[in-house]
Amino acid sequence: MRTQVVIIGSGPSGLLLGQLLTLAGIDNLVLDRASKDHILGRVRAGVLEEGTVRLMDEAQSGARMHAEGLPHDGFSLAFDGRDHRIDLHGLTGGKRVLIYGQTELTRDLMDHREQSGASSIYEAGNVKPNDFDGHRPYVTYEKDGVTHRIDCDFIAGCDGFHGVSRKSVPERAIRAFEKVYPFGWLGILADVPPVDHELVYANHPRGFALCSMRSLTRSRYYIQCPLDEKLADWDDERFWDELRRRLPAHHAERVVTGPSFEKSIAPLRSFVAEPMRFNRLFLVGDAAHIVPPTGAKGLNLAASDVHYLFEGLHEHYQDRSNAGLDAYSGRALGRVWKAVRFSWWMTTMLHRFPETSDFDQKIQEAELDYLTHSRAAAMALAENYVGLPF
Ligand code: RFL
Ligand code: PHB
Repeated sequence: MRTQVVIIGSGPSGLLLGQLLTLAGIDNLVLDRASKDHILGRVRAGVLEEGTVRLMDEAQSGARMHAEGLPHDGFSLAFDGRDHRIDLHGLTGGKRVLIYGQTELTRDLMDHREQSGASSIYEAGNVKPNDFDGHRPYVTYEKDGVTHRIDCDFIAGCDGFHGVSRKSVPERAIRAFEKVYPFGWLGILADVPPVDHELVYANHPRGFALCSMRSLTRSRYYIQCPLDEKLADWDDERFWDELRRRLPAHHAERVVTGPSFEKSIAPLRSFVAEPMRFNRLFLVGDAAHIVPPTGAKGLNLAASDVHYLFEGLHEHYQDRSNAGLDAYSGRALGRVWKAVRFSWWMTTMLHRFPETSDFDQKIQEAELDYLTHSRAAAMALAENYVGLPF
């Protein structure tokens, strides 16, 4: 079998790239080792930048997102028992973010792919990119005991942090930059109304907490926890108590509790692999970089990578120019590192680190004080939070 672009991974980056390629008349195939249901069962990001929203529209998959997503003009930083609102809309000259779950975005892209007739293969075993350094790359995979081979022009590695694409690159050709944080996030989903109409990011002596949402009746809450924390030790009651303790009183009083239907612990990590192109193999999204979720950037970075790669592929097939493909890694990494910096900075400012000295603590307090009393500082935060342009 032959196609123009094999996309490894059916997460948001693979599906978004696939949809843009299909609409441009470029033949592509999506391969994923997981099942559709497994992918749609993962609860992850919730905040979309305007650039991501624009790309969903370009992919003609944005109708439900516009109907059901919640536009947010600001969020709160809570510390010292008080809220300090960051007016995203006012500080950025009219920009906002959209609250719409990654699960829903993925479902919309899967539905549109199915309608377009483009092929996807789920539960593909032992997927392997081959010969991407030469002119005739191909991808092999196993399904129902049979090994298949797909010849192609290019391979897009959209297979997340634990995928096979990055691991297929010889070690000497790739450089990794990594920072692991000494804590994780314990998150729950519950069908209860959110504590506030906007997100609340709380810095508290007991640790960070975040009040987010998926809709006006579904809340997503997170609390910072030690890395070795066991999920089994956290029944709902303990979670609600701890969340309330970390919020200012006026929010704590308004927490509506109820049974959670999802609970998980995610470690926090910053990671970047350079470069993001190896001749005919391109790394996209989490396959190339990971950010801690504090800045809500992971999914949005996947979208900007897709934008740059799609432009390059489109130019290649339409204009017979490789300029866009040659520029891909540099353009993507320029934006990636700024989001890595922003996510690291938000994480450092809002969490309690196990080995914080009195000096570090005072610096953190000064940072928050500066941010909430200087329009220039708040503008820099807002500019990054709504997303740098691409
Ligand atoms: P994904 O979504 O991980 O999709 C990769 C796909 O590749 C498949 N795959 C393979 N297929 C074939 N062969 C293999 N060997 C394969 N290995 C993997 C997987 O089954 C999967 O379907 O990567 P993508 O598309 O680049 O999208 C990136 C986003 O998912 C990610 O950046 C965000 O979800 C990160 N993230 C968050 N970002 C935010 O902006 N806000 C958040 O609140 C937030 N929370 C999270 C997160 C990521 C988490 N992870 C990775 C565990 C919470 C968690 C728990
Ligand atoms: C979420 O709703 O899951 C979410 C929102 C904002 C973040 C991280 C996660 O910074």
